[in-house]
Amino acid sequence: MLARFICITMSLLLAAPAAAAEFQDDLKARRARVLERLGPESMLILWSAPVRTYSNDVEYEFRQDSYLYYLTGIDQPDTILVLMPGNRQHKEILFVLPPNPVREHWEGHILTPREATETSGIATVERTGDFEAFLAGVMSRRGSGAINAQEAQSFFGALENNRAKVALLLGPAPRVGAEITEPYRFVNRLKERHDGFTALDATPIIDGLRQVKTAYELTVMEESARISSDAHMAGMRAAKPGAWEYEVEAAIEFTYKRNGAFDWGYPSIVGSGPNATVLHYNASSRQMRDGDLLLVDAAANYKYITVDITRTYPINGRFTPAQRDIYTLVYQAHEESRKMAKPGMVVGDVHQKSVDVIKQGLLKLGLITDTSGDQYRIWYTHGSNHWIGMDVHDVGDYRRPLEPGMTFVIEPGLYIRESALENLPKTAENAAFVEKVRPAVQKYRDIGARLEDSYVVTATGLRNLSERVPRTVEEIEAFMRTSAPASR
Ligand SMILES: [Mn+2]
Repeated sequence: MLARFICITMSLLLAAPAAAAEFQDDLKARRARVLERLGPESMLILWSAPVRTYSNDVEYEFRQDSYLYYLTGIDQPDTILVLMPGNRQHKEILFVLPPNPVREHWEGHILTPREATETSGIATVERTGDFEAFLAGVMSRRGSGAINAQEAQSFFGALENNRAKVALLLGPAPRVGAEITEPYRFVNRLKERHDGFTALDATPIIDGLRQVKTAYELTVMEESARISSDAHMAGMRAAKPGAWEYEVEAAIEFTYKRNGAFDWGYPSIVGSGPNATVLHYNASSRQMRDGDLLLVDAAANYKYITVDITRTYPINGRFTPAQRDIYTLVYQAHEESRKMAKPGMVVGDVHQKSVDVIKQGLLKLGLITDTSGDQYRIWYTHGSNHWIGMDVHDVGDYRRPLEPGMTFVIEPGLYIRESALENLPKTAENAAFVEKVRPAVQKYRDIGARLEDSYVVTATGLRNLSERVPRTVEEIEAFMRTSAPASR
């Protein structure tokens, strides 16, 4: 026992700095790719996320902006990153808050410049309060501190020749009459004072990189998926007739925290009975009844990486025949699409496969009368794929073909809401349709089911990161049986 304890402690001591160095190396490589794509005549500026108010003088826990974290690893407000690829030495400049004993007494430690360098691997660290003076110095070609005329010759020359680019996360241009977003306001202010430059949207450059995960990111994602998978199984153990949805949610989120996951990657969805048909049901306030199906969509934010997992299961351990019909169809749609997915395809192809399977199945169950059109959309109301990563709905172009290292979910779902029929436009055709499907809708009324797993694209297909969480009818029923209340 003791020997084992010492072993664990030793390996932890050795593992921690190695992981930190690995992260720092990865951050450097990420920035190197951004520097290369930006080119020598540009300057990129990235800001940290704002601190947001919860209520009155209480703030939400700070969550760093994904882009800034992707390139710096700094989890602290009032941080700014500047990249100047054409500079001789100081291509990367980080602005962080200065030490402040009073503020640190209230809010905790602020990274010293040295610690900021150790985390990010960026050698040049300045104070956030000096950023405006730095910007004015650089844009007027006077220079600022180490960034003098010799150091920034390339960017200053570009300013002189009207070729400089100031790169920001601009996003799409605001529509005429719409409110101007912060990055565009910044560009407008900069243009009032300086010239020689145009604004460049750096979003596609960084999104393109974030879309293909690094080896380090995949390691973190595997761990994130392991924690979230364990959390789902803890939730399954907590689910039983008479228990409340929030008890399942508590079991899930307890598992995140006790495994070192910062928080959820998105608010947990724990919907039983009719709540399973509400796509983003967040209340978790219903008491579950014998015979209910429970839909749980939840995953942790672990080191700023989240996967996305949904399971649907009968809380008493046994699917009713109607629940089994719907769940099995969702399962088949999932399996057929995951089997065909491989590099070179676009995710739209994967989704289409699930649509084909769902259409055939719905026709058989009597929930639609025609597979040629969009009738299936009454019950299959969302897309079944999105990228995952730092954001649960991660950035990236959906037209880009799949390649190894990309990560995404497959998540077909069916939601039988009787009210969907009443919402159809009142036409003769729809009236005939409603009459035909009414008996099936009554049979399957209030059943909602989704099956979602998180995948990494490999050279030949997909690897399922959340496979351990019971998925088939048999696996689910066996798991719920062995974790039945008597043996819990
Ligand atoms: Mn999802």
